[in-house]
Amino acid sequence: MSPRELDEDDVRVRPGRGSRPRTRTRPAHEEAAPAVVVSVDRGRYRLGTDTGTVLSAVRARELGRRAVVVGDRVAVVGDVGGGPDALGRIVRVEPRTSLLRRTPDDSDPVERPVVANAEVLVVVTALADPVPRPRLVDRCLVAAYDGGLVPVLCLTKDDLAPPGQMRALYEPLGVEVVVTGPAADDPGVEVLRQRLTGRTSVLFGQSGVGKSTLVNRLVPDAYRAVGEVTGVGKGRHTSSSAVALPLPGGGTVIDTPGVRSFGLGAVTPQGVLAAFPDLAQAAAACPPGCDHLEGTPGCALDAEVGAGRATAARLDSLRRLLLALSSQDD
Ligand SMILES: Nc1nc2c(ncn2[C@@H]2O[C@H](COP(=O)(O)OP(=O)(O)OP(=O)(O)O)[C@@H](O)[C@H]2O)c(=O)[nH]1
Ligand SMILES: [Mg+2]
Ligand SMILES: [Zn+2]
Repeated sequence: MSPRELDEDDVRVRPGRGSRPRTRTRPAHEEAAPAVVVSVDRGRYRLGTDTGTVLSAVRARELGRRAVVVGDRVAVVGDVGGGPDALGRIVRVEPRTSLLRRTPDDSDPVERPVVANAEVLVVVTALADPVPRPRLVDRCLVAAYDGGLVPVLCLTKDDLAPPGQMRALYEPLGVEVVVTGPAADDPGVEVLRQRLTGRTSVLFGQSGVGKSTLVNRLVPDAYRAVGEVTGVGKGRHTSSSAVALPLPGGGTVIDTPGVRSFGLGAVTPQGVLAAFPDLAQAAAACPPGCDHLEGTPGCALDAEVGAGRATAARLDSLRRLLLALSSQDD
């Protein structure tokens, strides 16, 4: 399934076919200006328009309960010209090319869209302080694959601990790993800058891992508040909402607040399998409802490895992610 097909809003509020006199609203909408949602704060949206102006907006009633999230491309009417008091109205949300979404926990099917239209998910994990949580990283990767984002793993604070173990865990998955440290001319930050320039990316991970610190280095005038890590890994200047910022060389980077868990209630094994094209085809021969986990009778993926058409390392990686999906977060 493509992320577009998975878009929760389609399911909920797609109007009945031909049931609405669409032409009546069309002229107003044709005057609507395109804009991107830069931040969201209690029903108020900050939008950046194509002409470089920034304005506040509210949602039009006709959007119903449709979620509007950072990264969404929208059409806005009203006082679009700018000025500090300008207030527009969002009348349309354009189809999304990707959607990072989570649920409050695994048993809860209510989706919370986090960020729309990002191409890259940078899963940020400190090598120490706070201690890395591979299970949380696995879950973020699952969400990336399911939502149509390319994951990059960024291991921060290399001055505190070496990256060997984490590298070994994630390189077999085919995930690009970038290691960063505190130095002003840190080569890892330059690699990250190269990967993110010209693209839309979102930094995601636990509180205190250094997401805002990275954003401040990538976007010199971002002024993102940076927190102090305390005993529980949550500082005073912890970020409280997602914000999209323009990269100096083109593209957009989105800083997000730290998370403690990542519910995958809306993700199916198929969503994960789709990220493994070398194994996805073989799964067609599995028994109905196969969970593809190790030891599942009749799982065709074992035979695929046995026949030399896929590697054991790839199958192990896939199974680790499927396990992250089928077991509770910790
Ligand atoms: N030792 C060390 N500390 C770092 C490094 N990068 C960031 N920090 C520190 O880590 C702490 C947390 O950094 P933030 O950038 O606020 O972390 P965050 O991921 O944005 O946290 P939330 O906004 O709470 O999600 C700050 O005290 C930073 O100075 C690094 O490479 N090495
Ligand atoms: Mg932050
Ligand atoms: Zn199977």
